[in-house]
Amino acid sequence: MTGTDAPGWPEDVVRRYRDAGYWTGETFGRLLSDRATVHGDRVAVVDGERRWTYRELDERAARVAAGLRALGIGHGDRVVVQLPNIAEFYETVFALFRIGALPVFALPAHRLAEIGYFCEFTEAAAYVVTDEHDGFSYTGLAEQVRERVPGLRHVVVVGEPGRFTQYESLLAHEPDTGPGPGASDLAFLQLSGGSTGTPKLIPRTHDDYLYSVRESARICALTPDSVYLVALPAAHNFPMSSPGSLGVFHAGGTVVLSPSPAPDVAFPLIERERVTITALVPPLALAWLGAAASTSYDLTSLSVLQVGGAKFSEAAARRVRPELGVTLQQVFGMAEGLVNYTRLGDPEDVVTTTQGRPISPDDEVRVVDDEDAEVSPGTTGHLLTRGPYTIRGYYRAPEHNAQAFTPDGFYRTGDIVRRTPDGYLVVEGRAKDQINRGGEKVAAEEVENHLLACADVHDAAVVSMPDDYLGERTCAFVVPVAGRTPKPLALKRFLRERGLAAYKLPDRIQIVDEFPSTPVGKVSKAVLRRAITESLSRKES
Ligand code: J2J
Repeated sequence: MTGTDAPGWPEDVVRRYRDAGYWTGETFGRLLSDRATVHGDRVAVVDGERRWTYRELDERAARVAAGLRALGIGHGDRVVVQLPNIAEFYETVFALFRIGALPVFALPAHRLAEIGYFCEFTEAAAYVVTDEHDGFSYTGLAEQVRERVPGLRHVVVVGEPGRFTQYESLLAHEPDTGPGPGASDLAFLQLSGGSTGTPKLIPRTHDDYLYSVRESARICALTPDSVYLVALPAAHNFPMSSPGSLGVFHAGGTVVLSPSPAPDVAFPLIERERVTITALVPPLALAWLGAAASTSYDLTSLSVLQVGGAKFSEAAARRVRPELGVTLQQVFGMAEGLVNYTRLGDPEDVVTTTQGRPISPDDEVRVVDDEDAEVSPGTTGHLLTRGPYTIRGYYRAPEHNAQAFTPDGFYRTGDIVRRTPDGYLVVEGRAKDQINRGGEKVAAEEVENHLLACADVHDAAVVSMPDDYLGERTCAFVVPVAGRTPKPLALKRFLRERGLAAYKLPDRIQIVDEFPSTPVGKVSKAVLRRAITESLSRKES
């Protein structure tokens, strides 16, 4: 099965999921080839002026697959993929799926701290980047990564390769016809939002992920006529699988890549390509609502707006239908597995006040108290889950897995929820030590560790503070080493120079003499959170 690197499902459970028809034995490589047979001339991907049909995407992916094999990359190898929203992203990912190598889905915002770690930790065989994007040189980053991770054999560059391997050269190969992976093999490693000092990687198999993609496409009523706008970063789990680009490929529809989620970029694309569905995080949904009021672009093709990644307020949710003229679908998902959707025909009250219900009748959901005892129906508690597309453990993390999963295999989501009598979930809060910055997740401990590496810092505690636009931002409390007086700006520069992604840099740094502690002597983050919240609201009034 998936081996010791990635704890899999027990044998009897595997059999149950197969017998139920959830795990069908299909792989993503075969899925694309099948669609190329059935929908060969339909447009699969639109990227600017480029329009690739299913036949073209499949053939190009097969050529890149052969090129990757020629570099010595094969079944089970890890390949860190860091590409913006460009068509080569899908070409690369399907090439890797085809040969059974595992994409590790980095985000364009990641820098040396993250990429170096992914390459090192997964012992990656290759790193795929674009030369430059948004004014940042990824080949420059690749140089630094190469220096830090000598075991990294190949850097493949879309665009000007410098001294690295030119991506285009892979396409010169004859299409690959070699053997592909099995459906119970790992398909890729996705990133966890995380709450620990080092990012955790999520191992997903073809069988389990394809089940969630197939059912998501059905729940979202995708057809070959669906046109999905990828406004969020293509590598994120939401726009990839809920139903995302993979759901659209499954349905034979068209994926339109937007270089940015901003209304002035996305709205013209919606008009030009007659986009029918897209996915946003709450702050972007608010920005779209604001811009839609006065736009001259024709958005009438859009019929479904999905919002997820962070809590969407009821007040904002209620504006979607009247102001955008579309059906809102709330999506509460996680890269570890479980995804909840409000259904397209649900009453407005359900759509605006809940975060949906699970995909599968076999998604097991438990809402428990601090002692893992089930709470009474309708009461708020910790969400635990297990099911046909929820992992049983992170990649190469046995110690963390012992805490993040119950002995009987339930994943501790770290989310605090309430379940309605109809089985819909309402997200009420979070127990994990994470900041949800408008859908972008920041693990407090990861940032604290970087701060602690500064010679001026004695101790650090990172907490969330409320924000009208993003929902939350990050505030770092810092106790300096005696006699030192670090400046917040200098600390931010220090973090940036360590190669931390910009979205993880604290929005605010407060220098304090000491931390408040809990009765057992731990730093009381609750008190810190209250302190910053009160100080912000005093400033406002
Ligand atoms: C409140 N919190 C939410 C929501 C996610 C679909 C949609 C989103 C993700 C995602 C995803 C939320 N309301 N509607 O992978 O396939 C918070 C929870 C959750 C964490 C997971 C998908 N939707 N969240 O956001 O792995 O705290 O996945 O546990 O990035 O985001 O984050 P991530």
